[in-house]
Amino acid sequence: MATLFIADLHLQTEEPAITAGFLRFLQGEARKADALYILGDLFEAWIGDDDPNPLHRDVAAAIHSLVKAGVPCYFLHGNRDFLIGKRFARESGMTLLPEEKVLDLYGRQVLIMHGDTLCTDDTGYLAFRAKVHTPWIQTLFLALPLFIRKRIAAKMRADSKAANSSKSMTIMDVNPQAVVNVMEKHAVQWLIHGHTHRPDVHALSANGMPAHRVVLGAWHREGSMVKVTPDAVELIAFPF
Ligand SMILES: [Mn+2]
Repeated sequence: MATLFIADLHLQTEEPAITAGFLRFLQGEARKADALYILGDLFEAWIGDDDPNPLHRDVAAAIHSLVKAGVPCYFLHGNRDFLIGKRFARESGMTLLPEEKVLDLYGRQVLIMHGDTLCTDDTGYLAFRAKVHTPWIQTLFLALPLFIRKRIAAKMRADSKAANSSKSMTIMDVNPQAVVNVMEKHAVQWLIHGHTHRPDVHALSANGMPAHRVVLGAWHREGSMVKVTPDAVELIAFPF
């Protein structure tokens, strides 16, 4: 019995080795799992479910085949692929989750989220996030022709890269008080998230008790997953 968590694969046509590693993971380790949770930034960018990019079709088919083999797959949005919608969810067989979700894993209450909302010191990013999460702005964007959406997304990525290069490492990490606040809001002692690309297991105190924050690694040169079993919560790095 094991439930698996992954995040920050940043799949893109330009990185075929990571895609191949993910497809192998879906064929192998994931097949034995009770469920697979993808905690955001599965894709490097997403400009709409109607994007005909063949990579999206391949990934949808591979996830769907896992789901058809009896392993349910859940997805919550990252800051890169927050526009993944119902159509892609249907195509891939994934169930879309809200941005914060508490799971009962073999009796252990675990909060899952992408992690970007924990970086509250990055006020520039949070203002940007509020804008792009506004429903009418999303509706307007998705109604634009694909080539215009591509141009806007490329411009936004370049702007974000430029802004991030001048931000300190501390600003781009989670805020410790934001972590405690969200764990107390949901009354949990376990939190699993990604986004910061700083894989680690942190001990802290929340709700007046010992608590744990498990951070998934990004898939660059190796894969990263969290495996939750009835006995343990493990952060595992593995070759593609
Ligand atoms: Mn992210």
